Amino acid sequence: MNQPETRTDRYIGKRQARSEDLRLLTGRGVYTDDVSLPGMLQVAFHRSPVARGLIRSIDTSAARELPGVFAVLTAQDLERYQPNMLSFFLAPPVVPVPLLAVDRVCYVGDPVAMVIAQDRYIAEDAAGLITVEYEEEAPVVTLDDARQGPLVHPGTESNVAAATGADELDPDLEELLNSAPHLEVIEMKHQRISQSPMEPRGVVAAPQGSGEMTVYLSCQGPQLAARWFSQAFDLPQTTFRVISKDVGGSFGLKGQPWREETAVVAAALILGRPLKWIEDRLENLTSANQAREQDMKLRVAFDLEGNLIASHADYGINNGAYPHGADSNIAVMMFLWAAHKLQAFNFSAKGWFSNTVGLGAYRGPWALESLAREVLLDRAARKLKIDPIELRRKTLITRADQPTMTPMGLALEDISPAECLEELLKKVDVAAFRIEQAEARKQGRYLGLGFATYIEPTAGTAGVIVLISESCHIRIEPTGKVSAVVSTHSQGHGTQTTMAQVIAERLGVPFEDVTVYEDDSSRGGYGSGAYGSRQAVAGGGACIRAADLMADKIRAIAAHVFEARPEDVFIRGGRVHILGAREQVYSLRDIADVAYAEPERLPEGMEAGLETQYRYCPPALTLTSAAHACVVEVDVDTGFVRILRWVSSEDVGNMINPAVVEGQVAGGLAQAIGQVLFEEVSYDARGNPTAVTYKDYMLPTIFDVPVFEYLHGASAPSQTEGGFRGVGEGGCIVGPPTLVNAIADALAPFGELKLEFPLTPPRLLELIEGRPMG
Ligand code: SMO
Repeated sequence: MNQPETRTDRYIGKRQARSEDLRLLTGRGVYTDDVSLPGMLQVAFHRSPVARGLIRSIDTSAARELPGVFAVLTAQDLERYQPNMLSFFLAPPVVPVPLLAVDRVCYVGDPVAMVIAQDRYIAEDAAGLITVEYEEEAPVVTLDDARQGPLVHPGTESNVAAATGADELDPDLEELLNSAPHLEVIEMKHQRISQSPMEPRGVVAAPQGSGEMTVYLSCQGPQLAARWFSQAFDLPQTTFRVISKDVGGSFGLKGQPWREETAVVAAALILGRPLKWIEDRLENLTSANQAREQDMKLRVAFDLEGNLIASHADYGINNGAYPHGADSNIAVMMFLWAAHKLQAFNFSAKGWFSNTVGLGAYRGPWALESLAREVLLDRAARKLKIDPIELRRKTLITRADQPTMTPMGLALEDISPAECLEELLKKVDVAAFRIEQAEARKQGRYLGLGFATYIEPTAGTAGVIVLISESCHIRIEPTGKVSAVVSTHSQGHGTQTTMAQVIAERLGVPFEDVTVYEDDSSRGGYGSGAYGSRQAVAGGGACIRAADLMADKIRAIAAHVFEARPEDVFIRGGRVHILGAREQVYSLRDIADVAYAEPERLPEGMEAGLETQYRYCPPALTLTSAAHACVVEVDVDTGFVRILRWVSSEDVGNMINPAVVEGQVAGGLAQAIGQVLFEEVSYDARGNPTAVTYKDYMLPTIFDVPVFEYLHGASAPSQTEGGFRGVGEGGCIVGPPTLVNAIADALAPFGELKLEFPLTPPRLLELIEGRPMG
């Protein structure tokens, strides 16, 4: 008898072509705007042109009279269905968040009224006919305004939205900082940016008559959105069936429904008609919650050999008027020095309210910590005349140093930024570059090489109740087909493919035979969806265990029914093989027939049917590590930055699909390039947004993004089921410091960069022209 090949279906680790691509690339995706229902009406919002002021009166009569207008609603009309808005953490927000402005507007774009009409044209026209009288007040726009200005939300004690860390300086820490042989201090300001998903926000709310509501929603996870609506309206979760078929990006923005989406649901409940609202780009750039806008003063004490002694960070974040979660960003502080050897660290962090759009999450919401740390390390290296790589070798915690506990109380077991850096250096010849750089400078060309490392907390639950365990429910249908309902959700990044790869391999069936559903909350399977770089780890773990349970069940049934030993039963190629003198082969349908229709033939005590479910909760933190390098040339006549090379070296554990992993790294890096060089949501002194189209809000294009090189040589399996690590946000975290360090290296002959972002040509020219070469 031949030794059986027990598993021929290898998919984990394979560059499997994405099963959703044909559909998406041929225009057959189903986004929220593709949903059209009988009797559906369209919504447009009338928004405040004033950043801060009292509403004296609202006149909607002209709008109501426009033919085709069905209703015009203001805050008063929605009172009956005023839900309890929930923050990102599914907790009550720090200040009440109204669906429509009640008697005060808090930012330009604040929704004041909603028009419901037979089409969007009429709705927009009618919204323009609404007149509102405001008593305008001086707005609180910047972080400085917030610290000194009047209250954004009268009735609160101050503009502080959230605070962590210690207000008072710790004398022992101050002593360490002040007596150190070298103290490096940087102040930096990260601009506000827009998440800019290709598909803006959108919702279709369809009441079902029976008191239920189907909500088509562009979101990060239909399960989580259903939970959010359920808690907000205090109705059972099954009341809300959230369907989210295809999503054109989110990056944190659509992590939870917000004012407009919820107002549409409330209005549909009141009117009993299906309503659609699709955010246009102007609304997206002015009224969708935004990201970053942080400032930081970071002080770090070194000895003369470049060892770290102590550090203090003072950090502020502009939360806007109605943030998704009032944020002082504790994660920034948790991860600032999590991978480094130092004795003492403390911080003070405050989030502030202002009369700007609220802050939301953005890919790597704590990313400022890596930017500040890595830029400061390079600056200190230049001053201490230590090679920046040597400085990192000295200060990073290596695999050999672990397990260890950081000063912030973080237990580390298997981070590897130092090992990723060594891997990177095999591909980046620093000595050769320095020669090339010196040669180029002689010709007036300014090349620079930058490095950065980071660790990223992925897949955590870590007490954040919004990030729950994820589930996978596999059914061998009575037809014999394999379907899986998974609580992951694709934003365009291929989880339908990667989860199917995991299930197909573990179950022993062809990839093509597995259909993955993650688009409809009514299919069941609570979970959080696309959050916190967690889906491969949490969702992948659930798929492994559910598939293993299914394989066990099939083997047990086959062995019992066909009178074989369980160890002689194998599933491969989607068929059940029973080894013996004469190999028998059965289909999954044969097993399903018995399991569903003849349960009396099943092993004693086994439940009828062929369904398994596993709910997997990954460890509190699964850390991903990486080191990146990039080479730039700065044109000193124009201030224009050209990226010549970019190499990433990431420890992402076991990869499910290297092509998807690389896509994630590339996407994050493209956004990093945008943050450093181009993007800025700006406001004038009266709180008017001044970048309201993609002519003024500049996204990177294909011409600004190089072809990246990817290394995974330092990867080690994580402690999770499957050994996966998350990779969704990393590029956005490590990309900015890598690029900034390369630019700083290129322009070092002119002095130190002023750390105000984006680093536009005029800003770079200020440095280049301000200080002649010396
Ligand atoms: S920025 Mo995200 O939704 O973890």
